[in-house]
Amino acid sequence: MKYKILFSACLLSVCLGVKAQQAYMIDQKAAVFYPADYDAAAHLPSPIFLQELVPQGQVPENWKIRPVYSTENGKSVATLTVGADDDLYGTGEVTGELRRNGKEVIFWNKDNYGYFANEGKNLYQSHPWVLGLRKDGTAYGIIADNTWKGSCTTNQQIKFTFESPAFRVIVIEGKDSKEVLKELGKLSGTMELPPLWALGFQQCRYSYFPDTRVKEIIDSLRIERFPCDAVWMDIDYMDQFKVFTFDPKTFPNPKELQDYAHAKNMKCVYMIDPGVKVEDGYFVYDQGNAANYFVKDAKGDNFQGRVWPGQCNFPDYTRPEVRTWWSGLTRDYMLKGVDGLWNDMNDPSVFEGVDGTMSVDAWHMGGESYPQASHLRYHNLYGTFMIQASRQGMLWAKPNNRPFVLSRSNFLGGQRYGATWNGDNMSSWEHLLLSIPMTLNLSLSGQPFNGPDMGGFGADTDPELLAHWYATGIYFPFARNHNAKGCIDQEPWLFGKKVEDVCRTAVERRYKLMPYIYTLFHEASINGMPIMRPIFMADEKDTNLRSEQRVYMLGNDLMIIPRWAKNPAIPTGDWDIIQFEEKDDLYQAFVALRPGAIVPLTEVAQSTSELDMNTLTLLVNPDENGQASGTLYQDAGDGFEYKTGSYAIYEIKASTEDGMVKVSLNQTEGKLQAPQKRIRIGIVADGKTTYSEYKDGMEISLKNVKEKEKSINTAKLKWSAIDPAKEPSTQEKLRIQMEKMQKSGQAMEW
Ligand code: MIG
Repeated sequence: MKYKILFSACLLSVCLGVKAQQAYMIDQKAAVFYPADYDAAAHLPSPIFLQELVPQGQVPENWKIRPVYSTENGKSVATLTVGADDDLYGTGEVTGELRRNGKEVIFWNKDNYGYFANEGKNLYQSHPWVLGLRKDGTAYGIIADNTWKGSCTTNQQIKFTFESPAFRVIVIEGKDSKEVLKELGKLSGTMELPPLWALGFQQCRYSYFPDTRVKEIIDSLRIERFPCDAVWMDIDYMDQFKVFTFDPKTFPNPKELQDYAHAKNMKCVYMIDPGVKVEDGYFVYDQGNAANYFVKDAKGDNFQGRVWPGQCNFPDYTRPEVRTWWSGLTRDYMLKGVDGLWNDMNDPSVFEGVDGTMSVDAWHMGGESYPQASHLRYHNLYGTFMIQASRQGMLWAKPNNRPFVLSRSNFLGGQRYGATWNGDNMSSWEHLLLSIPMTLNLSLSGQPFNGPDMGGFGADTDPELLAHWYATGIYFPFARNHNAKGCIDQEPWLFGKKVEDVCRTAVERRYKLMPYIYTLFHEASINGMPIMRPIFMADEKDTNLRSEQRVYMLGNDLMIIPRWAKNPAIPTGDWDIIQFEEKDDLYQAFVALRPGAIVPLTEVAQSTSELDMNTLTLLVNPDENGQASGTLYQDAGDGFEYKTGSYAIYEIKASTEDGMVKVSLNQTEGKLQAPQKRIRIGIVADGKTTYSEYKDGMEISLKNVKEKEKSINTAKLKWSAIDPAKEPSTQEKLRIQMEKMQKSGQAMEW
């Protein structure tokens, strides 16, 4: 540890000495460019990278993309000229199109209800990162290594502007976007493998309380046979919104509630916000105040602002000792049987604050290698530092469990600490449609584990919207139904049999796909590849796919085509739609299997802990040579033994001989001696799935199915009659909701 600090201090001084504009390679595929007046003290250490960048030689003469540095009205600017017909993506959690050409993004994390403020140009997270794709399929990535307040416009000139001293820019080059994303993962780190239960369905509401209501929801989920892994407790479980407390009246015995949930294979996730109520005698406040742990205002007093509990102070998470304190609080709290944490409001949100947050001149003390500095520099890192502390506390409490933290706010590189949801969306068709490019672009910005509130948060949902939301969004990396206060209840069984069945079928599909989904999460944790991917990644040379933002991919092998996404652009080749159910309900998305792919499925269960991962259906779509392949990753689903070899990776291979498809599983990696498998084949052809019987063992055969169609004919598919463009706009939904609240005399609470 000491050496590490010494080492980075040396590097810091080396960089401080940099005067003339300099550039060097930091890896085979990436170069860093320093402005002549680079101010290392204002930017280092970089929270984005796993370690400080080390020079690895000269940047070749023919390196294509380089920043030009300038200043504008006292702001530091870096401009990079790219190809006129390149397609741009990434830029983090954003509203708008998948293709980011001609957009502006603001890097200033913001509590942005309904994405209404600033035309949605800044939301809860910041990712100063652009991914570019050239027409020939080659790709590049650009990082502005800067945490300060800034913005980016994405035209042929990609222009980063920051209210900071001059900053360095990193450019990655790759043969395709996958290579660039892997390089981003290598430099900025990858998501730690989450516990399997976090991949299951999540049921949430603002708020389920008292505890009897929580039990009711758990019971309903089980009685209605809605597979689910966790229930979520929003702020109302607390005693007057004071963090790390439980309301003695409504949650008198959290341990007992947790035991109740666990007995039904359900986890409990609780919300913890950063704001600490200013109140003598409240232990969190007393400790923080006595130790002087809070963020200061410009005068040197504790910065104070109103959030849910009333007047609050805010922990200065830039300080290692404050993070340690917070980790300790988290540890004690976790020991009450809490399974996961939900860190909200860490943008940070301050109700009457300038722009809804702390003043830019609020002061953070830093520590270790982080210098003290203003909020202007650390604002975008507030959430990231907070969830670092949360994560550590969870590990202290339960060293044998993988921590799961869901954070609203974060920054480029923050995938190392937590997952995310996309904040306060609305129950509108617009936002259902929007959630696809938003989740995709965040996935293309280093954060694979994310997804929106299913059914929509603000405003009342409606039966059709809810059914389509489940049918469309159940394949997102993070899948949680969540709903705002003052809105009608949003549990699917309240909307009649049809909607209930559609939603259940969708959730059941997710659980069936879990062996494949878990394998994708493992891949993401190893090499940074997104779990949910834009369809252009199916064929990076096919420029017809570059703007398609309704269809998406789950991993490399599945294409998801929502029922309402008429006439989509899809890749060429003999993709085949998987038949999951006997009867088509006309809502479920079309899920197509790539030619030459094998995807492992299991039988549905009510929670991931009940899944039998050794009973497998191997869905095969043989290519023109009758061959196919796939991968399966397995481990205990929680804990860290996989890190010392207790896992298994299987290569799945199919070949065809004399009209018989033979599929075999072969363990190629890991020491885990998994129990014997029961396997069957499902041959996917022309929209039908033909199954073999189950059989014990690692090898199985089935007669091949002759195909007529050589590709998916989208004109022939049975589309839903719904036309999203004709549905009420988000603004309209907001207006209706406000009217409703006014009539009932309720305040809009968000
Ligand atoms: O100011 O905790 O985005 O998911 O339900 C609103 C209440 C605070 C915002 C979160 C939302 C959560 C709500 N929170």
